[in-house]
Amino acid sequence: TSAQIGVTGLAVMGRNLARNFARNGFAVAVHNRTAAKTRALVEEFGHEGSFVAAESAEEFVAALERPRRLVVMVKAGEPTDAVIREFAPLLEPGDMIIDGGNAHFADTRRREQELREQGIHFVGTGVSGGEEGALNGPSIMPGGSAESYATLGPMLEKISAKAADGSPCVTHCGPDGAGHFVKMVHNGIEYADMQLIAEAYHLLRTVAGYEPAQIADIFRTWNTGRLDSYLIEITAEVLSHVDAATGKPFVDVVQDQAEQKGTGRWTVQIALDLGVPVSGIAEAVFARSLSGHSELREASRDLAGPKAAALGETEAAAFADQVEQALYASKIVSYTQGFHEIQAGSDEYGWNIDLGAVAAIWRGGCIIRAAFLDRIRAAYDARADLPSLLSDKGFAEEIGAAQDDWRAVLVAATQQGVPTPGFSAALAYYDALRAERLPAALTQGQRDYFGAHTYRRTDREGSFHTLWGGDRSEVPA
Ligand code: NBP
Repeated sequence: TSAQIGVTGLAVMGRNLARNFARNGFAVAVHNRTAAKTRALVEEFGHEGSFVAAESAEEFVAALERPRRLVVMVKAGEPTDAVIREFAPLLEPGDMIIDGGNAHFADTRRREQELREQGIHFVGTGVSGGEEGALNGPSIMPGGSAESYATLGPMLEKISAKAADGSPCVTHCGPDGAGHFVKMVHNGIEYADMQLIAEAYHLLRTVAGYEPAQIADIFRTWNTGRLDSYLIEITAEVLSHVDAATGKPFVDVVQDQAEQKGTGRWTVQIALDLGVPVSGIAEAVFARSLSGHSELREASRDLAGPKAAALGETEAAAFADQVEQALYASKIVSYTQGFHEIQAGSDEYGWNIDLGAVAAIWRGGCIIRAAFLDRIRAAYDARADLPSLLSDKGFAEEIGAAQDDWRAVLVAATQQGVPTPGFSAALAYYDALRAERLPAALTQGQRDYFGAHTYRRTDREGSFHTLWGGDRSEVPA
């Protein structure tokens, strides 16, 4: 038997990805460190397609047609290196190892380089959509060599999600770590989207006084408009869910401490290194971390807050419309920041990432899939070197039309003491970009005063220093 593709690592993601390949007519070799999982997969789903169960690494490699395509779906980090150490000696030049786990792009760059010396293509590949996506069509973000994509691409196109216009949600992002970098920023944007939605919910609950079921209906309405997205859709589902044990809204019985696995944090860490302001994503990561500090929150419960007055029915409905504007405007900012980071990563590592193509493959399959992404793609299609999404005429007009309501929502949030770090950071970013002059001039003055760090002038070329401790005359630096 010869399989066209192999999958090793048969936990939820690997198992479903293997089934997806099989359902699309590919013969799939399957392997897992613990062989019981391999047998269970074939027993349960063998009828779905052509599977070759391999107990050992040697058997697995022998089952693959050449050049071999070996998908690794194990826990990211050391397990991935362990699997590479196990398989690489069994492979030959031209073979491909496709890492579909959530690897850090720097690890992917290292692995790609090491394997390249052996003539093996290492294809770091972002896969989004969770277990359901892996089975029915994920959004796929492969990096690695163009040569590997030539034969791998068509297979990935088959198993990927399809956007509304039928196009497959997969594109060759760029060499080495480009795919995992794009996946990392996808997750960062996902964090920001979720935080903004959470803030909208919090405001509707606290300021407008709506119950979770009513808020679910509001989200359902929003989901028929420009906010149409998977995350808004599932938010309505979660909000309308009632806990069977207590009869209370599900959101009221879940502990309010958000967890995270790390890709959002990476997005912010890398943004700091690249000097890209991703304040919305950073606030989303910090909001999760703050929620988890129960001792800190417990110790702060008696701090003074404003006296809140609930809105009347008509005012509440009007406020809900304003929150929709604030959410949409803040979302535009999150994507602006995320795409800026992809551009910066692409420049730094010479990946030549096509931002429009990235927006296009996020239209289906992944967690942030949304009608909105079609607009982003169109913006980059119209102008590939767009300095920022906010410089697209359409987005600029929309955010301009939303800004009065956006500000009004933040006034209400501030007056009523509702934390809105995502909305606030987004508006601060917008206002900072718009500003004719920023107080950074003062910062430069301070830096020059205490550290002789020098400054540039608005009216002349060159760097200067003022003799702050002397006669305060200016000297060229
Ligand atoms: P897990 O991340 O839970 O990993 C479990 C798999 O890793 C099992 O097959 C396990 O084999 C294998 N494994 C481990 Br742990 N250590 C190993 C080692 N030293 N050598 C060989 N195999 C080893 O699985 P998952 O949730 O299916 O996720 C797989 C990858 O996909 C991860 O990188 C994850 O971050 C990524 N991802 C997950 C999702 C999601 O929604 N879950 C979405 C997108 C991406 P065993 O059976 O023998 O223990």
